[in-house]
Amino acid sequence: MNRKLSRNCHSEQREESLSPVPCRGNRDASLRSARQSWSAKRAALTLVLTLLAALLACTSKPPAPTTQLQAPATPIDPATTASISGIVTFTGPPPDLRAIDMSNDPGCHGQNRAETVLVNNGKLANVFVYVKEGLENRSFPVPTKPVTVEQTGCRYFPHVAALQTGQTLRFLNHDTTSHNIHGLARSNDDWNDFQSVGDPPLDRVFAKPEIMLPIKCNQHPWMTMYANIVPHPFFAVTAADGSYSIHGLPPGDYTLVFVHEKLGERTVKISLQPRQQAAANATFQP
Ligand SMILES: [Cu+2]
Repeated sequence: MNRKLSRNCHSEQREESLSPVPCRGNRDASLRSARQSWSAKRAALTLVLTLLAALLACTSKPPAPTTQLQAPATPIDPATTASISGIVTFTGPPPDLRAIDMSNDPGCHGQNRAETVLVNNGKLANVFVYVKEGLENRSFPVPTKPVTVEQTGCRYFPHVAALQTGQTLRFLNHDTTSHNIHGLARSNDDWNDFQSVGDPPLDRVFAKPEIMLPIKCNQHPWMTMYANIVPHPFFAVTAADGSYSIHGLPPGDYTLVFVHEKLGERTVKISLQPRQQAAANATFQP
């Protein structure tokens, strides 16, 4: 009998590694001990799983947006918005706009002149005017309509483009020659796109703000333009008569900056009251 029990015990002992079955007379105590041990293991396992779940919850969060593109737009009360408008003046003799020799490419038709400093009756065109400070806590919807750049007569038009981050800058080739649109971006990615005759539009989207981003053409060294990208819609480019206007600004304190591709920057601090139509002018010298 004892031998039989002993055999059974040995048999159970051999299986202990697979199943925690006690062998001796203190079987109940062993069972309690095993249950306590299992409870402790289960608690530890639960703790580990909880920590793992917390870790996964942290690591599986969507990446933080690198731009304001995904942020919901901040409501602006249209009944209180203000505007800024003005004139940009150039003092001194207007620079001579040299004619550009395009004879090396018969596909470049018409006349073309340098347009670095465009002055008309003392007023300066192609100045980018934008709100640099005062909108940091707001976000704005991205326009779905692209800003279009036409390549006609081997010239970019407009010479100074302006758009929002996330908006499309679309290049069209109307010429009977190829262009190679080369953006020399500093904050955004550089690019170099070949666009042949009759090719479809080429689109670029900019994730980051960048002021006076130069865009060249590798085929035609005189072709230059600038793109200005800001994270809000409060900007303008001065027209041929030096005028600009910016509408729809919420009341507040702002830093307005005028930027010219060659002549530098001018800064104006401005405080807008509800529905105010403010004026802000700037003057550039040679
Ligand atoms: Cu070109």
